[in-house]
Amino acid sequence: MGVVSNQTIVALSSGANRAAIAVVRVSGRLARFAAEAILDKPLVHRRAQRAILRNPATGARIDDCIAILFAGPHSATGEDVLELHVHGSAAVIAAVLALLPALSDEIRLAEPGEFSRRSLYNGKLDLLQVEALGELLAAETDAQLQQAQRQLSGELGAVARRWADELVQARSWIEAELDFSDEGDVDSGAFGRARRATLALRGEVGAVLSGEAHGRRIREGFSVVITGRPNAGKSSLLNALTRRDVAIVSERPGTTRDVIETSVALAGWPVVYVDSAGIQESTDPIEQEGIRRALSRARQADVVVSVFSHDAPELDAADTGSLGTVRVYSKADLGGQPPPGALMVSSRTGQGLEGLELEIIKRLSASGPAEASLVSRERHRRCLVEMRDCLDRSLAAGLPELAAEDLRGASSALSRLVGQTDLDTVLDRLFEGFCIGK
Ligand SMILES: Nc1nc2c(ncn2[C@@H]2O[C@H](COP(=O)(O)OP(=O)(O)OP(=O)(O)O)[C@@H](O)[C@H]2O)c(=O)[nH]1
Ligand SMILES: [Mg+2]
Repeated sequence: MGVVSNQTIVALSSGANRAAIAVVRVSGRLARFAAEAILDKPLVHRRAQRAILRNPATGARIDDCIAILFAGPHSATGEDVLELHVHGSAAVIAAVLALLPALSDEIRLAEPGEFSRRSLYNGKLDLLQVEALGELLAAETDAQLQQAQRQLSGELGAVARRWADELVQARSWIEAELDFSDEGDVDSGAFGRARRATLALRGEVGAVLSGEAHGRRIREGFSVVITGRPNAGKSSLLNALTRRDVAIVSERPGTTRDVIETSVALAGWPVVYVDSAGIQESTDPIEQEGIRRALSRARQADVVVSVFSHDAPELDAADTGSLGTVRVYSKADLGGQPPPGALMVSSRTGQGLEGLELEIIKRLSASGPAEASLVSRERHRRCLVEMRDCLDRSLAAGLPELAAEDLRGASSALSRLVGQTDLDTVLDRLFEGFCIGK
């Protein structure tokens, strides 16, 4: 679905579970007509009004609701928008969603993300903000909420617009020098000025990019991988840390083969705990595959929790997470002497669990600035890396023509970032993940 149609769209914008109130939104040319057709009184722009909602064909009363009309362009989508706050019963919602499209061929149910798509085309939000909206709705922890809010504020879009201006300016300096250089009267400092501007821009792009890994971890969750020998107590630890019975525990070594992931919020940080097969020499092909997966997850870990116990020695060549490794001597309730630097933990009694969580949090906090990152998607990273590389090439270029050409490359990477190029492709992919009514 590339273009915005001029049909009027309808969707349930609140959650689908049973609730006291449900919100149905209508956006488009016929929103006002729809309001007049089904409500018993005319609506005033932006005023919440109580009204009786009826099926105009049969006169049957459907609900007593609160209705608000937002006349375009002063609405979320930029079009006329009707919001109906009805009782959240399945029957009322079904009746309203059937009633509205029946009013006209020009009214239909919305597709996922279609409201946001209209906001974007009508200049209410830019692409980066629409992405941030997706993040806000998916946010489960405070860190994710803060990051989504920062991105939703449009800060990156504003920075990108300034960068775009600066790129144009730098290019025009170079081009001026190129065009008039034979005439002898040009400001011969223009090329140098362009290079200084490029250098400053390069620094700014680098700074935003350096926050990207942190931003992406906040969006996707930090991976904390529990690793160790068979029977070390890894699955018991996963269950204890997540306070859920997610992994099978048994006294038989080699119990876990698959990779088990569980997401939790740890002091506001989104964390994905990963449990997997114990590492040992094995001839069983299924166990070998489990071990291969375990090692591969440990290599990508943000934090590795290396577990060992009195009856399962420490892995000597454990992978270290990008944010470090926490060594855990498990089954502490059975006694034993841990080597220095290891935390004593018992999944059975809960001893040491809090200390372990604190150690993990300490490493997560070291990952990046407490403040939310401006970028958090692979798409952002790719555009910014391309822009940075173009700027680097421009700075290294001996000839002004080449320097200008690379600045053009930087501009086009930037315009992809903010959605001035390839917008429809990006949107189609983005909205696959959106729910209807957004
Ligand atoms: N007393 C005591 N026993 C524990 C503790 N943690 C685990 N165990 C026992 O140790 C055995 C192995 O525990 P698991 O959690 O299955 O160990 P694992 O590391 O996941 O083992 P594999 O999946 O085979 O690699 C089980 O019999 C557990 O009951 C603990 O804190 N205290
Ligand atoms: Mg296990």
